[in-house]
Amino acid sequence: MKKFFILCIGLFISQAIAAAQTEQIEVTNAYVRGLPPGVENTAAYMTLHNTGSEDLVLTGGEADFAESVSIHASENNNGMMSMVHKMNLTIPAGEQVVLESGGLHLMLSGLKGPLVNEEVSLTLKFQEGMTLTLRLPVISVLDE
Ligand SMILES: [Cu+2]
Repeated sequence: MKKFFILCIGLFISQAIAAAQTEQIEVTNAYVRGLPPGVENTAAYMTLHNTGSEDLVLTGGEADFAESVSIHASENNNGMMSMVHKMNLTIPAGEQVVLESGGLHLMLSGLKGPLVNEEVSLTLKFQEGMTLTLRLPVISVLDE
């Protein structure tokens, strides 16, 4: 399996930003699927490891390159794939939740431009009021 480095953007404290960056979630194998220009939606995949002793609830995210970031689950109903929007996703204390192609993913809708071989910032939001900003590589669908 390919391994990717994630650069967590450091904690930039600003009085204007109330949300605290969480260090309780460790992110690995994270990337955004790069699709041909003109495609308006794509997805982000990653493994979320809750290293803390309390559950955390992911409620979605934010990215300046997309209109919305939402949690989706792919479902296979008798061979028909469909996606279901989830309002939240619990990352149980001490456990890992895998977001992967064909399963859970972060749906990035309304892309504002093509994402080709670059790095993008994505902020995860948790119900507990915490956020986690990540730098994710864009991996072309052809290289997956
Ligand atoms: Cu989706």
